[in-house]
Amino acid sequence: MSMQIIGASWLWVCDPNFSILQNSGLLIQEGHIARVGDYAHLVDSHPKALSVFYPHCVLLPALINPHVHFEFSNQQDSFAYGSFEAWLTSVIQQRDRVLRHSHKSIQQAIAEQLKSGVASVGAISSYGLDRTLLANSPLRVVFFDELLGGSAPIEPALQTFQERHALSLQHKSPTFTPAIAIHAPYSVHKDLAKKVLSTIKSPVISAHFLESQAELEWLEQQKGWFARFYTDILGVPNPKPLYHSVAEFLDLFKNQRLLLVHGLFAKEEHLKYAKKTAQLTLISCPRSNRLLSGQVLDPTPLKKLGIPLSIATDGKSSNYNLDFLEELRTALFAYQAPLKELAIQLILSATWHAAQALGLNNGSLQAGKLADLAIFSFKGKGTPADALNWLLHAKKAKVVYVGGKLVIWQAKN
Ligand code: MCF
Ligand code: FE
Repeated sequence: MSMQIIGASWLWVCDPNFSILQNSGLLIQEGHIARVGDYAHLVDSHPKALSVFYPHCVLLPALINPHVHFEFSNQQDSFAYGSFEAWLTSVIQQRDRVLRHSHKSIQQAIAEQLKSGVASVGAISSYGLDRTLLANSPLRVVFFDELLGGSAPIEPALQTFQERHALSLQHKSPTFTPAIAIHAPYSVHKDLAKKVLSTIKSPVISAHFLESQAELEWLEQQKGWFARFYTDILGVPNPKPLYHSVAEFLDLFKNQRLLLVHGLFAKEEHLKYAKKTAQLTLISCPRSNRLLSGQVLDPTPLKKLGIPLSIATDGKSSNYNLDFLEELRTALFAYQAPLKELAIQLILSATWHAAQALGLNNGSLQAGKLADLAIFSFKGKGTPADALNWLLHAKKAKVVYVGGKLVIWQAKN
C-alpha cells in the first residue's frame, strides 16, 4: 500500500476556525488524508513513505468552483452585457453559433481551473457537449445535466433530458458524479421539473434563481419584460408564469441538497423559505452578476439567516475568463463586509462550504477527506491576515493533487 507525505511551510486546514499549522504535513493513503501533523514527525514515524516538502508555500485544500458552464467557453463578444434582458435575448439568438467548435475552448477552460488551484467543479451542462472532456479530465466533477423546457407538451424535453442523463451515468466514477440542474423558474415547466426530480435521484440539485429584477416581477406580479420575452422571442401566446409563486418553485427541492445560483433579487422571505425547504447553499457569481444585472450580491441577509455562501465563476457566457482566483478577488472588493474576515470567509467558501454544497468529501485538510490539494508559493506569517495577503496576490497554483495524484496541465494562459 503506497503512502506519501506532503508538507509545506504553512497548512491551511480550512475548518470553520481557519486553523493554520506551520511546517506541517499530510500522510496520504489510497487517495485520502490519513493523518495531519508536524512534517518532521510524520516523516520519522513513516520511514517507508515517499515524502515531499514545499518550502515558502501554503498547502490548502484544492479550490472548488461550484458553478461553471464549460460549453460556452468559446463565447467572447456574441452575447450582450449591461442588462439581463438583452443578454438572454442574445443567448437565444447566438447560442448555436457559440456552441459550435467549442472543444478546444473547453479544454482551455479545464486547464484554467487547475491553474487557479481548482480541482473540483460543479459543471452545468445544457447540451452534453462537455461530458466526455470533463469525464476524461483530471478534475473532480459534479456534472449537472441541465433541464430546460418551458412549454407543453413536456415529453420531447423530457426524452432529450433522459437520454443526456443516461449518457452521463455511463461515466459515473469517483471523479465524475452525475447530477441534475433545473435551469430557472422562467425556463422549466413545473410538470417537467416534477417528473424529472421524482424519477431520477440526484445527490445534489442546482438552479438559477432570481438573477434579475424581471424574473422577480414575472413570478410575483405576472408582468414585466418576461411577458414580451415569451410572446416576441419564443412565440408563446398569452404567457403565464410557470410557477404561481417563488415558494412553489422552491417546493420542487424539499429536503434536497440544493445550490441556488445568483439569488441577486431574492427577498429575505424567499431566502428564509428556501433555507427551511432545502439543504441550501447560495452560489454567487459576482462578475457574471455585474455584467448581466449591473450589481453584486449583498451578503448581509445571508449572514443574518445563517445561509452558507459560495463563489463561482459562472461560464464564459457571462464572464471574460474562468479564473477562480480573480472571481474571489472580485468578491473581496465588491462585497460590503469587514475586510480581513471576508478574506477568510471567501477562502472557506471556496473549500469547506463548497464541498458541503456539492456533497464532496474534500475541501478541508482533515483525516478521512480526499487528498485534493493545492500548493501556492507564499511567505506568510501565520496570522489571520495571511488570508488577505494570499488572496490579493495568488496568481496560479504551483501544484495541484487530485485524490493524492499530482496533476500536470498545460501551463497555457
Ligand atoms: O448563469 C448564467 C446566467 N443565467 C442563466 N443561464 C446561463 C448562464 N450562463 C449560461 N447560461 C445558459 C443556461 O445554462 O444560458 C442558457 C442555458 O443553457 C439560457 S436558456 C436558453
Ligand atoms: Fe449559470
